[in-house]
Amino acid sequence: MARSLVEGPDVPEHPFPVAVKTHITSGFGRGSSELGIPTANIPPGELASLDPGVYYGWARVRGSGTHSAEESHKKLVGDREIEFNYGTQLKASDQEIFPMVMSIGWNPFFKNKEKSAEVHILHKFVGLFYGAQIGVVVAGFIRPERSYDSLDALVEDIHFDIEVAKHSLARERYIQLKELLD
Ligand code: RBF
Ligand code: MG
Repeated sequence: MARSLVEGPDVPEHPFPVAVKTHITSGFGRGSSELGIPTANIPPGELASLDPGVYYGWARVRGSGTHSAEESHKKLVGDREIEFNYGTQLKASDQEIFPMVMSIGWNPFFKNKEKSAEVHILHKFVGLFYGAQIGVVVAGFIRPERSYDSLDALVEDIHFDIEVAKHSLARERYIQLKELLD
């Protein structure tokens, strides 16, 4: 099916924008990084009121003001050890406002009682930043979640989602929403 490069009206409409400030948690190790699409998992909070699906918006990560590099530690998540450094290794250029695409869905792990939200930020980060603060402004809806026959087909759709995010956010009233991330 042909997809449009711009989604949503020229002026954001209810329920958008939805802004949340939270921290980055660990995912379930299904490894979107290996697909070239690393995602920051966040507790859905207010985002849980949104329909499952794919969204675009703005994101900004910041080193946690309340943690120092000395507090970095490894945490066992399933059978993986992950380094929680609270974003203490982030450079200033990593802490700017970037476009993002986000997937909100039901996580079977929680027996469909809880939604999960994962954010792919359109910026090349060098290291990981579990525990960092993240501000997210969800600005518009792209599409419902689909199930795919192949990983390639999913990745191809996500690449198109990224183009939709860039084009949709280029509009004046969407650029203005960056102010919500101060
Ligand atoms: N998973 C799906 O099963 N169907 C989707 O339509 C789908 N869309 C996604 C869109 C974006 C922008 C992102 C970041 C993820 C999406 N995912 C989707 C989730 C993807 O399967 C997940 O990132 C990997 O499983 C790694 O956790
Ligand atoms: Mg992830």
